[in-house]
Amino acid sequence: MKQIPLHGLVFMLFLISISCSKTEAPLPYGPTPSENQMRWQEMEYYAFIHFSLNTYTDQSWGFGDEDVSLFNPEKLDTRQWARICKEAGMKGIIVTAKHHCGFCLWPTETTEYSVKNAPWKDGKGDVIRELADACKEYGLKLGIYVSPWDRNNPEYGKPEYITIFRNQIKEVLSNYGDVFEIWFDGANGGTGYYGGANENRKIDRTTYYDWQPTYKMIRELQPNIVIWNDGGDRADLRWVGTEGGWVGETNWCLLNSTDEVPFEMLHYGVENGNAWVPGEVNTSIRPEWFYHPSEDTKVKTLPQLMDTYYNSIGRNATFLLNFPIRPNGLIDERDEKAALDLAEAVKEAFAVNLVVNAKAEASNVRGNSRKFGAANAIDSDKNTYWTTDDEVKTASLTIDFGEIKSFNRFMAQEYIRLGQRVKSFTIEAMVDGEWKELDKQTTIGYNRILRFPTVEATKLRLNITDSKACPLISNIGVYDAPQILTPPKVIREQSGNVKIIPADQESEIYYTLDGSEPTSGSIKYTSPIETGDGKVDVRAIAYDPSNRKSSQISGERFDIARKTWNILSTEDKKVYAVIDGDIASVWNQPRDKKIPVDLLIDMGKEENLTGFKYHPNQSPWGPGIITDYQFFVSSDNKKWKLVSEDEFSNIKNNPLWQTKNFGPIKARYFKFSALKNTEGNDNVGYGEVDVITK
Ligand code: FUL
Repeated sequence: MKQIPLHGLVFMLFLISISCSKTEAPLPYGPTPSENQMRWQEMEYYAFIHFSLNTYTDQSWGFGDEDVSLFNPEKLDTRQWARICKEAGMKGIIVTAKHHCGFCLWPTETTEYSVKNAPWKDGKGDVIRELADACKEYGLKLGIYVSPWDRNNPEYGKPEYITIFRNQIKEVLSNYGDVFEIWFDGANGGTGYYGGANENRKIDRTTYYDWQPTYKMIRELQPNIVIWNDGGDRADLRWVGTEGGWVGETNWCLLNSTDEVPFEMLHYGVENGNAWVPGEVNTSIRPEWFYHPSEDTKVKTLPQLMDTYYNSIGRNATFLLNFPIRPNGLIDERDEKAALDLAEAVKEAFAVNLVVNAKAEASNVRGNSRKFGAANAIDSDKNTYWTTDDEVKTASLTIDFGEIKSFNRFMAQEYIRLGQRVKSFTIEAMVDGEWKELDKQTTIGYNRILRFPTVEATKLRLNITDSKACPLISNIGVYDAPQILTPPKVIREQSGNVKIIPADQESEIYYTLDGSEPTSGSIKYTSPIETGDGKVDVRAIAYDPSNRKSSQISGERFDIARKTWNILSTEDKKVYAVIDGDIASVWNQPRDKKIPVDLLIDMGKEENLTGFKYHPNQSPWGPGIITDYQFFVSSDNKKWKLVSEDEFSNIKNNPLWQTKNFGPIKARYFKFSALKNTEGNDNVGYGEVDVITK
């Protein structure tokens, strides 16, 4: 090897050092995050706690006249909340210190409607104090929800209330240590108790709360706080326009600070907005925010929660996941399990970053300086980044793994301290010596994660195809996430065909039709299975061949096929949703029908019936769940015989399959008559209806 003379080496080092020192970092572009917003963004994932008098009344919104003596959580344990949140990987907890009903979880001086007048701890309790202590113990940050709307307070709607409201904020921000976020919900004005007035009070949400002095007071009391407000003046964070657990794929951290933005822009942000207002995805681990026993069976599944993870943290937002506290003061163990399963799945998905031992090369490096070189994008250091010369708006970064790697997730982060810049990008993989496009997307922001079917490739290329100014990429991750093996869904369509639907498209499905245990040696599912007209007992598993792991078994024992069935009680073709095999597709009787109301079915031929099954509509709003019924059968659709009359006990709390048996009887027609529902009105709905035959 040729030796470089010492003076040459010194000269080279000198050149490198001047090229480093001469190359300046890019100037900020457009609005940039404050330190508080940056600290908040890096928290990524934190909890919401909904707990109030609603917990005891099965309501979503209390009216404001609920009795304080209902509040008596005999096992309240905020350390249990904190432990679960910590184990779930969350960084903080935001609690409903006051919800719309006006009940305060701390002994406030501003109203009598608080814990100080509740039987819990003889009025000496303070939920916020206990939570603040538990957060401290578990290294979590505390956040506070104080509802601006107060359906209890007699002064609500008058100027006097604003002073009361400010004093409440002052109390919670002065007495419990550092608060990382304050949450002002937008629900505003309307009917309420209002100290006994029982009336409708409307307020002008743009002026009534006079937010600016309140914001000033908040920032003085808590200099490190971020303010979330979807009801009034623009604050530090924005609602993403839905509680469904997602933000737009295109997600700018910008909005216009003064102009009203069209509602749907909350999903996407405003590309050229003049203020940094990043999005927070808030959603509950169950359909509703407060605890309702009827939702014990509706805790979100791992695939649902995982989707929310990708659709929030994976789309440049934070993820605020709610736990409804049970009346006893604890998080339900089903909710705990769901949150911990999610944490485990996230850990597994992102366990190994394949870029760690790879090499990175860029089409352009700012001033050819190592300080801004491609390697900064794969060093897992959030403070370093790859960037280009100022005029460059399209650039690519190639990661060479040096060998074939399997992967199905891509993560990128912009160095947002200098502004969010990337407008569009693609990713490609080098498969069998050729570049193959894996995805084409718009914004990146603080964090973007893409999911795609597993590829085997030697290189990955990120192409920035448009950017507001030179792009700054601080981190890239490439992962091979294991499949989430939830048991597949098994349904038998009206035709009699059985469909098996995996939660993860990449998993294989194996099944049996005789009730025996399926394994990866059983029949592989490829398309709907013809199973004839008779009974069939289907068992299935999802299987990941790369890890040789199977899901738990799912199974259904189906009675006769419903191919020849006709529904005679309505002309509405949508009614066939009740016999399509899918409980998620539902049908409700027309609104003008009054109870009792019938579902009349012609089975097309005589069957020997021994019972029937009903699955209610599970939607949260007006499902029309039948509680009391009669079941009639007939051979000619003229003469009817009542074979079963009863109630579905506990169907409200447990809206699942209900089975009723009766002595064998031959019939071709049946009539399922709804006599009463859980809502006390005439609404009647169905998820599925089926029969049991001998
Ligand atoms: C909503 C409120 O009205 C709900 O009750 C809940 O607190 C949720 C987080 O915000 O808009």
